Amino acid sequence: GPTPRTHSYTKYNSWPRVQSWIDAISTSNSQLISKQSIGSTYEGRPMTLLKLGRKSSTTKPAIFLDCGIHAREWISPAFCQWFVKEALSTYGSDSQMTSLLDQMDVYVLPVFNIDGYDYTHKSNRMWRKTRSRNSGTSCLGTDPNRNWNAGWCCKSGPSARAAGASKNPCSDTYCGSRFESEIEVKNVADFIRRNKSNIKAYLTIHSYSQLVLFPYSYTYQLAAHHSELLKVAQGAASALRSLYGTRYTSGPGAATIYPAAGGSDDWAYDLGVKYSFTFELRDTGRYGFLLPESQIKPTCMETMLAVKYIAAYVQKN
Ligand code: ING
Ligand code: ZN
Repeated sequence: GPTPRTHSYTKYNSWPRVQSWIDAISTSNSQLISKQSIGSTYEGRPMTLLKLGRKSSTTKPAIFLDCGIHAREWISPAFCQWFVKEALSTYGSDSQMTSLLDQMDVYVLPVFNIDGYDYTHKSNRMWRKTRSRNSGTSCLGTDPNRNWNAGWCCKSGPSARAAGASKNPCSDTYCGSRFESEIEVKNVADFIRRNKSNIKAYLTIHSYSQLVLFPYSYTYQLAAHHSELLKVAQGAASALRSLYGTRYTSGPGAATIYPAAGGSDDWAYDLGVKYSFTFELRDTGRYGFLLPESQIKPTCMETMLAVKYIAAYVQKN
């Protein structure tokens, strides 16, 4: 069906509205979009993955895009919704989008950490983690970007503190009781493992800081494909900048933002997904996570150029 009347691409939509939108948009153009469940969240909400791409009898190479790993980074789910809308509305008129969706599939997970996202709308706007219980404490949640099997909670040096990850369940960067302890992380990791021979790129959208990051974050060592990834990240950043002059910095996570073990892009890269990038969208701190709704449209429009740049690169490589 059509987009629900309660839905706006230039507002921050609550989870119930995003869910209605997912159901409606996935039946809008069956030649170009389908949905599948990849499991449920801790609190039992369905995790629905959208698949964009012209129907094909053979398996196509694919790009995996997720938004909303962190609950309070509201611009991120807004971007995934924008991306889906733009993909559907420009297929057939924009030559790059048409060729992309003819040749590849794009899997979009509009909200990764649904329980946390819902909680930021109802109770605590600055919540970051999942909402799972931890034994021995009343502190809830694990950082879903510290919970992947990529140098998971590794200690660096003599301190008990892991590299940019915490063993304390009350911390905002708690790595969890084990890797993939979070059902949301397990569901996505299982999907990517099942489809790893087709998945050529992994893109994950966060905010804020205006960065295009790539592996590694769990170590200062350079990735085997460092120079190619740097070139692609810089190309994406200049495509983004061409629209409104917004400046992004590119580089490996550890050296560019901070060392952080257990992140999703490092995990995807070590699994064999070479083109693995983390975006940190607007701004650089004036509004931070509380980016005004007036910036949704310009942020999404410029980010589209960066994502399309990477997609085009992956398509030809
Ligand atoms: N930043 C990311 C975070 O999880 C990051 C930075 C990227 C860490 C890649 C690890 C791997 O802390 C935000 N804003 O969440
Ligand atoms: Zn984040």
